[in-house]
Amino acid sequence: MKPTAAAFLALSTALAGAASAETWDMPMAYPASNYHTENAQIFADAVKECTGGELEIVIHAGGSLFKGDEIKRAVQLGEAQIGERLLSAHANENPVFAYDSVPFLATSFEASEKLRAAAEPTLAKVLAKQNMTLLYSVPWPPQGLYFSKPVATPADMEGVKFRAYNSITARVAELAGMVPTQIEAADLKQALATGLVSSMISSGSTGVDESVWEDMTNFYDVKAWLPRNTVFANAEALEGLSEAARTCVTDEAAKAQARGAEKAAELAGGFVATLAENGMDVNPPAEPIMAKLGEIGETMTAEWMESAGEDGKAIIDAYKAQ
Ligand code: PCA
Repeated sequence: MKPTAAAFLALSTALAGAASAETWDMPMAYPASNYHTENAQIFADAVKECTGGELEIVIHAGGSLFKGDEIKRAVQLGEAQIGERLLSAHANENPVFAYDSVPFLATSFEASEKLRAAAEPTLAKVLAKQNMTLLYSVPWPPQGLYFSKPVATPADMEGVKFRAYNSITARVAELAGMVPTQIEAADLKQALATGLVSSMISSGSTGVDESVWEDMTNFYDVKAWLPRNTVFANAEALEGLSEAARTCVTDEAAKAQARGAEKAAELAGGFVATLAENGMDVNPPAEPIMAKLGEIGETMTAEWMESAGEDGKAIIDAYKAQ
């Protein structure tokens, strides 16, 4: 078999094409069926299409490539080129990362979007210093309290073992007299099943993802805040793309941000209804609980403002000015 010159040419063109095509790994912490992950898959498909195949983003859901708490560092070091993370879980490193989890600061989807816009320049700056480029973020539905018993007064919360997802939720628990342990959503079911924890603050979305009605009985729709999952790229990886491909990524990121927020708002009520359909008691929080949480919120807002300094002030000022 003697290959013809034309065949050689076709082969080398194909190889050149393949060489310029790039694959990015995108670790994510939440399940493939979660709307954040589905939204990112739409983003990845759109990027592939818009770059004419120059860039393929491969999603690794559920902490399968890097666990939730490893994702940020992996992207910073270039071990993954892009990733999604609940950035507020890194508030110990920089309080700015928890701008979205200040209790009762922004409690609706509309307010959450305003807060996101207000925080964007500061968050982008903080990420850029760590070699990462902010691409987009999407809210979780409002956060409510889950328990494995009815909770009517602050005394009912005392000593309860609480699953935290960041230092803010741990602090809420601590101020309410509960005992927090930080646990990734991917490990939540096991922690509940083994009795390591029996309560948490989270959205209906995570409650449904993890079918928490198997271990908890009560959901109180506190609407304490709407935390966000944030998608960011390794700065060098992004700069290494052609200008056209980079534009595709940023354009599609903006679309993903708007689409994700819409989806979250559309799904929020259904998640809570699903909790009830599966036997959970879904109620507004009792007045004494809300009063206690209000107090806790004030303490924590002051603490956050103090620790976040100038950057925190810039975010709050921009938010209030809208
Ligand atoms: N779900 C995520 C973060 C906030 C939320 O609603 C979790 O519980 O891990």
